[in-house]
Amino acid sequence: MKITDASVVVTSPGRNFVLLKVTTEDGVVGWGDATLNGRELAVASYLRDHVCPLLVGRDATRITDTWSYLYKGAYWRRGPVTMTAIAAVDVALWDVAGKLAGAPVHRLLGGAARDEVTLYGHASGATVEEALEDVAAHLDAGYRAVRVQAAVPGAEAGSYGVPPADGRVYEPASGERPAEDRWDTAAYLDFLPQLMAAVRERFGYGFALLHDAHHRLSPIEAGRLGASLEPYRLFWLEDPTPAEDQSAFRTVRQHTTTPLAVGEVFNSIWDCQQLITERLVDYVRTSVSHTGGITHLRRVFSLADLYGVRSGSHGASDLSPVSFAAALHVDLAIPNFGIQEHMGHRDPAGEVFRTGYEVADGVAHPGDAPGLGVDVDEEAAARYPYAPRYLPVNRLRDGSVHDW
Ligand code: EZ4
Ligand code: CO
Repeated sequence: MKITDASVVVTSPGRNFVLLKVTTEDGVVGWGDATLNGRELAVASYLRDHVCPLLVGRDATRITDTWSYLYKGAYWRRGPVTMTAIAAVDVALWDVAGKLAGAPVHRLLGGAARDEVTLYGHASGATVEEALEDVAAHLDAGYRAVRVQAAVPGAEAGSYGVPPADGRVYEPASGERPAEDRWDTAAYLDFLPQLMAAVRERFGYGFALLHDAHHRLSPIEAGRLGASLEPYRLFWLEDPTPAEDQSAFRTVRQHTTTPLAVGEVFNSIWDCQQLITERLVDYVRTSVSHTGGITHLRRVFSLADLYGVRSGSHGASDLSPVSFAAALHVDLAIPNFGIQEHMGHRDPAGEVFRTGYEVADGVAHPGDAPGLGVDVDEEAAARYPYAPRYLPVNRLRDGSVHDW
């Protein structure tokens, strides 16, 4: 089953997405997600200029061989741009494989290992009270797991994960240059236990409570934070320290029993080998679209399973519905699934993506349509041209650039 065409679609229905379309000689179409937030066009070029020409003429059913051909064959390995491009190819080929077999991708991965995929939603607010109202809204909507973020009080202290005034979802701002945030670690470390205490006091302990520190702490600060949060029994503390320093997690671990999660910026199994084999984290949160696709993500989660580490799939809205569907198929099929992040996509994304997955009452199912179950309307996509958007840059009060 030869690939006869491979092309890239760049579209911005509310936010930027890069998609790969693979077509076979029989007219079967597979879609992959190549979106790398804030660096979209680099992946589009990597695919258009260096990968698409290599795909034409290859056998679409040889997924592992194509993965190795692109990974080993480029000589230059790993890195977010390369691995996002390989992921797009891989996911598109799994989509084709499902369509050829007339089966949903999760069936090709071994079938459903659970009935449904548990999601966690994002609650946040500019004040503690606003955040509590948002937690209430999530619990009312049926979520059994909620990530809670709130603005750190204090003059210039910035925050991660608190939406702009005009909407509920945190989005990067449009423009040629990133916005700049301010950050005060001391104020955050004092504030966060108060926020979590307020959540447990108002809503009790009958749901999973999560928080994302977004790589902003030193190992010893993260250890102190984890210890101070122990009374509130978090499901996890996400990204406590900059993710590239694996041994830093030893220090965090020595100081707290709060479960740890990390991985949304990882792009290969080598980024979490030590974390997994030394059991330094409880959840590995790599995403299907930034970690080499379904083929490589399965390898990561299989290694994690050997060491009792569970999955925690990244599901931010900068991962397109194609990625979200792919993640749900993996989530449903692997033995060591932990939890799936759910931010959803706002219109006009619904004009571009026709999705077959079901999301309701805090759980999801990828559906049983052949392949991934997501179609892309290319005419609608063309109505929303790319515009630059960037995540903010983060600075401390003295002006030093800090981790975001
Ligand atoms: O900031 O996906 O847990 N979710 C997150 C995300 C990330 C974005 C970066 O592109 O931390 O919102
Ligand atoms: Co995160």
